[in-house]
Amino acid sequence: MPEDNIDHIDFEDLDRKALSQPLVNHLYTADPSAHVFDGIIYIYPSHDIDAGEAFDDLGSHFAMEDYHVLSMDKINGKVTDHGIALHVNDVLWAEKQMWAPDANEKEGVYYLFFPAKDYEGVFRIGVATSLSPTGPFKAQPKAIKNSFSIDPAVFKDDDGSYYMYFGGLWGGQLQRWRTGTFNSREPESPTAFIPKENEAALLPMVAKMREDLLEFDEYPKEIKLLDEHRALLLAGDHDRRFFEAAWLHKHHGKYYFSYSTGDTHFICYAIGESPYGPFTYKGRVLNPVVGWTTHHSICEIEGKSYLFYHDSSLSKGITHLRSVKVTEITYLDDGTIKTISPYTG
Ligand code: FUB
Repeated sequence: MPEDNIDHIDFEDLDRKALSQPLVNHLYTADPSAHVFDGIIYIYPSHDIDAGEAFDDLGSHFAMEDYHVLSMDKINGKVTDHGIALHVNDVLWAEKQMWAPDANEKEGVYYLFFPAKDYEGVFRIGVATSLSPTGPFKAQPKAIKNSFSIDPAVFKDDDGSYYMYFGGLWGGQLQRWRTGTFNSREPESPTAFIPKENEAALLPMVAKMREDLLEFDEYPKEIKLLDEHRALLLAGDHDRRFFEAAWLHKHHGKYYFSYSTGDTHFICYAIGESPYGPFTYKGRVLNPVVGWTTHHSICEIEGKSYLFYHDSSLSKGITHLRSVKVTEITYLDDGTIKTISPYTG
């Protein structure tokens, strides 16, 4: 919820009811992408700062400049902040807004995937590499060819193929790419170029990664998100349609695509038989948290599944100053996920 709607919240009471507490409180972190490498849990979050930008619906107040990597030996263990892993000043092509990243590993090399605005104000996705999961990472001189929009999430399938999922509406600019090239026409309104309410919603994107994980192996494709009648979700279906924060994980051989619904603040998921989809909508993973955005990852750790997510409780509701948290996920026998309410504890 925007900052002008938080006056009624009793934050002490909210903290008492919260399912979990921030993993760190010496800095603000968001958009947590969690992975286990060599038995250690690594979290790749955004690093939120107050850069003094005013709140707007294009997300200009999310003016982040760098990334830190967090790690812990086990859930509820001590969390280590490994310091600056990559700074925007060290990325030749990027000017600002280091938004939600992800990471992955291949043959001893660690890859940090991140979106940022280039010097023309267009969001692109870049890659940086390191021989350590905690960095420092060295960025490639150019963004990934044919990359656009935000929120990369890179999934490794059982056959060793890697796929990047990405996209985000409004400030994430996905709606400006409907014709395949960037539409820079005015107005610079977050909802310009969004389909009408009774039209099919904009779809998230997927691209298989090249063997070296530095480029796409194919032009990005749309991922179909279907309702229970196998029809595409509509743009007016704000409670279920994709907005941002793509994540892909596998459970019992099925592919689970999860995402944020943005202006209705849910983390939802859909299930499919292939990394390319189609995915059929199944329900909600997480009910709304304090703060406008909601963004997550799902990671299996020692046989249990965990949801890494964020909220703005530590900053008392400041939407661009968020904190990452973790809680366990429960699957029901039919493979659906039990919806989590973040403040019922
Ligand atoms: O952190 C900046 C943006 O906010 C992310 O890229 C979105 O997913 C939302 O969490």
